[in-house]
Amino acid sequence: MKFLGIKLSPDKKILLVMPPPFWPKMPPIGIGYLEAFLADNNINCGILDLNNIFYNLASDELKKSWLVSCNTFLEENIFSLMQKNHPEEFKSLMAKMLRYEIIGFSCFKSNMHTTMKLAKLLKSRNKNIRIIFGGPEMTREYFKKSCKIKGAADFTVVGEGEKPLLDLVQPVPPTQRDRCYLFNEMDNLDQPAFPTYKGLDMDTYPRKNSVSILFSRGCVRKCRFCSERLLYKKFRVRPVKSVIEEIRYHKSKNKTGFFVFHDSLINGDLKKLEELCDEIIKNFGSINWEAQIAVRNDMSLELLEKMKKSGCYNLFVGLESGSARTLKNMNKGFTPLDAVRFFKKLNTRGLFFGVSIIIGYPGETETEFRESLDFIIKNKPLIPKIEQVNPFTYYDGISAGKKADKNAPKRLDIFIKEIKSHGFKYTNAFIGNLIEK
Ligand code: B12
Ligand code: SF4
Repeated sequence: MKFLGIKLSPDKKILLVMPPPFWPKMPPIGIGYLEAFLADNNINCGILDLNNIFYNLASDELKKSWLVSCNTFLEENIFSLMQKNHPEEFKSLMAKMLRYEIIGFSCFKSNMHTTMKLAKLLKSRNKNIRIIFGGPEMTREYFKKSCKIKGAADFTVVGEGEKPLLDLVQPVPPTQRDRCYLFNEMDNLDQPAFPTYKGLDMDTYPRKNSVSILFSRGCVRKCRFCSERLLYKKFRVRPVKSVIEEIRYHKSKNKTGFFVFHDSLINGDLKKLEELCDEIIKNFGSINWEAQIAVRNDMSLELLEKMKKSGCYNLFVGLESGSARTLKNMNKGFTPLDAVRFFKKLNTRGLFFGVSIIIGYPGETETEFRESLDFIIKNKPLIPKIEQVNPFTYYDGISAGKKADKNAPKRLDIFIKEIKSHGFKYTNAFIGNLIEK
C-alpha cells in the first residue's frame, strides 16, 4: 500500500505526536480521537505523548512552570532542555520517530517552537519523512495569514482532523492533493470512535482517575471576542449511546472516576443534554462530571436537577461581564438579568459553578467596568466562585476590536483587590493567566 506516495509497511507507519509543553494532566484527547478514527478505518497508527514523557522526567520546579499558561520562556526553551537534561531519552525517542514514515504533530501555541524544531530535525535525518501539522495553532496560523510554518510541514490541516488525516493516508499520490486542508469536517459525529489511548499508559498522567470527554464540537453562539468558535464551522452533538459506551469503557478499563467534558458548552442542545443525563442516571446512577456551560433562559429546573443527579460537580460559566452594554457589545446572547436568573436556578438545584470575566473589552468605559464589578459584588451570594479573570486579548479571525481598553491593567488590579476583599473563592493561577510571561 502507498501512503503519501511512499511505500509503507501495513503496520504502524503513522505516528501522532504531542510535543511539549502542553497541559499535562490527562491524555491528549485530540490525537486520541485521530488514533481511534484511523483504527476504525483499519489504519494502524502509533501515538507518542512527548509532553507526558518529558513532564514526568522534569524536576518538581520545572513541573510547576509547565502548569503556567502562556509561559513563553518554557515554550522557547523546552526543546533544548529536553536535549540537555535527558540526552539518552531524547536520542531514543528521535530514533523511534524516525522509524515512521509519516509524523503528525498536534500543534498548539504553547508547543509550536518545539514542533518546528522537531520537524526540522526529523527532516534533516530523513528527507523522505512526511510531516503533517494539525491542531488549533494551525487554525490560528490560517487566520493570522502569517505562514510561519512554511517549509516545515508537507501538509497542514486547519480545523477538525479526522477526515483530512484519513484522506492523507489514502493510496493516492500527494501531488493530487492540496497541501493544506481547510475545515474539512464530518457532517455529524455519528461516525468517530471514541479515544481509548491504546498506546498510552493512563497511570502516568497526574489526574490518574480522570479522563477528558466530548459530547459536542463547535458552538451555537457567536461571541465577538471568542477564538474558540473559529475552530469548527458546524455545531454537532454525539449520539448519547456512544458517550455512554465511552463512559462505561473508561470506568471498567481505567477505573475512571471523573469525566471532564471539554465541549465549548455542554448545553448547546438541551434535548440531547437531557437525554445524556437520563442515560447516565439509568446506566450508572451517577458519575462525577464537569463542563463549561452558557447562560440560557430556556433551561428548565427539571433539566438542572437531572444534571445534578447524574453527578455534575462543577460548571464553568462564561459570564465575561456584568454590564448590559458590554454583554451586548460582546454579542454574548444574554443580559445581566438573565445571568442572575440562571445563577439562581443553578443554586436552587445545588449545582456548583465559577464564572469567568473579561476586563477591558474594546470600548469598555469606566462606567461599564464599574457596572460589571458592582454586579459581581452585589451577586456574591449567588456566585460560588470566580473561575477566571483576564484582560481582553485579541486573536486573529475574531470580530472584536484589536486593542483592549488602555485602562485594562489598572482595572484588572482593582477587580482583583475587590474580589479578594469581598472574600470570593477564586484560583490564583487563573487570574491574569492569559497575559504572556
Ligand atoms: C478543555 C480545554 C482546556 C482545558 C484542558 C486542556 C486540554 N487538555 O486540552 C484547560 C482548562 C486546562 C485549558 C487550558 C488552557 N487552554 Co484550553 N481549551 C480547551 C478546549 C475548550 C477543548 C480542548 C479539546 O479537548 N478539544 C477537543 C479535541 C478533540 O480537539 P483538538 O485537540 O483541537 O483536536 C482536533 C483538531 O485540532 C485536530 N488535530 C489536533 N491535533 C492534530 C494533529 C494532526 C496531525 C492532525 C491532522 C489534526 C489534529 O484534530 C482533532 C480531532 O478533530 C479548547 C477549545 C476547543 N473547543 O477545542 C481550548 C483551547 C485548546 N485552549 C486554548 C488555550 C489558549 C488555553 C490556555 C493557554 C489558556 C486558557 N485559559 O484558555 C490554557 C493552557 C494551559 C496549559 N498550561 O497548557 C486554546 C489554544 C489555542 C492555540 N492556538 O493553541 C484553545 C483552542 C481555545 C481557543 N482560545 O481557541 N484548556
Ligand atoms: S458561548 Fe463560549 S465558545 Fe461559544 S462563542 Fe461564546 S465564548 Fe465562544
